[in-house]
Amino acid sequence: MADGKMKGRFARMGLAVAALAVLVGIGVALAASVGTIEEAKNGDALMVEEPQAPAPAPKAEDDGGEEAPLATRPKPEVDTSGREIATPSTTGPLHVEGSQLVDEGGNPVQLRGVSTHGLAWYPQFVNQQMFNDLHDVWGANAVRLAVYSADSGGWATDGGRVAMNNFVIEAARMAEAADLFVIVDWHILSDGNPLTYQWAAEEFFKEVSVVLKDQTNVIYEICNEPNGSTTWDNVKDYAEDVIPWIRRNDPDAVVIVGTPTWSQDLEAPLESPLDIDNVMYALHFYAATHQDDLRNRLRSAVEAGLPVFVSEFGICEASGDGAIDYESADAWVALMDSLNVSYICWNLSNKDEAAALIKPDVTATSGFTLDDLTPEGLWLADILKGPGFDRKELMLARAEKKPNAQGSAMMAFVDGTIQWQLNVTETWEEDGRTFFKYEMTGSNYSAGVKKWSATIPFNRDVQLEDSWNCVASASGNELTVANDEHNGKVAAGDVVEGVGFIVSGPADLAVVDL
Ligand code: IDC
Repeated sequence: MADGKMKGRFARMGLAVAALAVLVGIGVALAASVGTIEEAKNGDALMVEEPQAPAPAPKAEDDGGEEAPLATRPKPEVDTSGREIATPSTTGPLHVEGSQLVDEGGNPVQLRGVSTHGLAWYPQFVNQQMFNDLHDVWGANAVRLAVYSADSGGWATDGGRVAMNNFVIEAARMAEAADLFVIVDWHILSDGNPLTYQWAAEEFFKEVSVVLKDQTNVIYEICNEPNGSTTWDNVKDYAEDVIPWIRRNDPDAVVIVGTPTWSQDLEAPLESPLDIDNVMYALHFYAATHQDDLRNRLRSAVEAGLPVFVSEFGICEASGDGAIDYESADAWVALMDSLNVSYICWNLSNKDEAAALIKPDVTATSGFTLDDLTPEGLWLADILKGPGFDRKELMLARAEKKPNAQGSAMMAFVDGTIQWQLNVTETWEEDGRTFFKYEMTGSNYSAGVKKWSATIPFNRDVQLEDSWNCVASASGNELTVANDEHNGKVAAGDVVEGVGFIVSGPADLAVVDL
């Protein structure tokens, strides 16, 4: 490698690219407004039509808003050397001490994992291989089973009750076999007040807990998100009636209780906690909607001694769709980690929405590769740092991709001296690969140089097909382009022209900004 080699650092895109980005943005917005949701259909008996009317977007109280086929893929080696992950087999039964969830010996335990979407709508992702993957590949130690109480297919409405109970029991057993904690979530939402279907909740928890009573990995969440005019007193009345149905079978089970305003009101239980052991209170957030105000409430509540469990969160808007806010998401994770608060990400499905972890066109139901994951899925994989995803590939998958369509232009800085502009001047397909012709122009705004070299990172392995007026070589995902005999010397103020190369790779091969 030429000694002048330096990492290519790609700065802001040129004006042409910015204009293109605006056009692409418009295209995306248009596509989003006309797109319909293609629900996965694999003929599972439990699957029913999902309600079309979306839930009102929950908002933070203080933001001024109104109320708002099992593909067998190779299994990676498990390597948890970097991080201690508490799992049911290592913790024994959990209980609550002060603000903390603790193991049998009283040591704090943090659960991190994923929630299913409504089990009636996306049952296909509940399978033994997927649960094993959550543990072995993703590095999760918990999975949440969302049983909608209302809506089409809801337990208390028109869902098949016996079939759902059996499915939950089967899923809890899969979780145990995968050494995962499992949260059985009575997912109230459009029914607003848990009292609406209290009779159904009692029957459900009674029937499920009597079968699961000897499993130490089960946590019960009795009301996902009380909302509308539901008061904390309503929730307390409900909890005091429902929890005993669980405790009669499983006296020590940890129970998560939802809080008013879509599980955001932690002040109420702080002021007036339930007089019941081993209870935690739910806080839910969607990072693009809920920011510092809600983070501060979490911090204050935990510091005041309230046991809080973030049993559901997303990194997009509260609608489950819209923009992702990575900065807010990372701030949430930093806070939750610092407080040792457990967190569960919504949702394990391929629904066409930002909160889904799997891309809509993916038909596999386990064994997901990074290519199968949505931006939220990639973010979560990065957070959980599971042993089954390659760190470098994950970084490249998450990096900002420069445009790669014919006519795209982008700016790059090389060596702090020569500023390069790259243009994609031609693309074509051949033998199942896509070819990209790049032309480079360098401007030396600084002191004169005798040689130059730029290493250009791509999102995927790149194959060099041709180059001119440079010495180029490809290694993995990197392409290094250096001067040839005649164009190494570039005086201050001079321009290097006529440099170019052709690379091939998959259709989405693109330069990335690391
Ligand atoms: C959303 C789903 C969406 C579905 C809707 C209604 O992502 O596909 O159409 O429910 O069933 C919650 C709820 C959770 C919501 C999620 C996003 O607990 O059920 O899921 N959300 O809106 N609280 C805040 C956000």
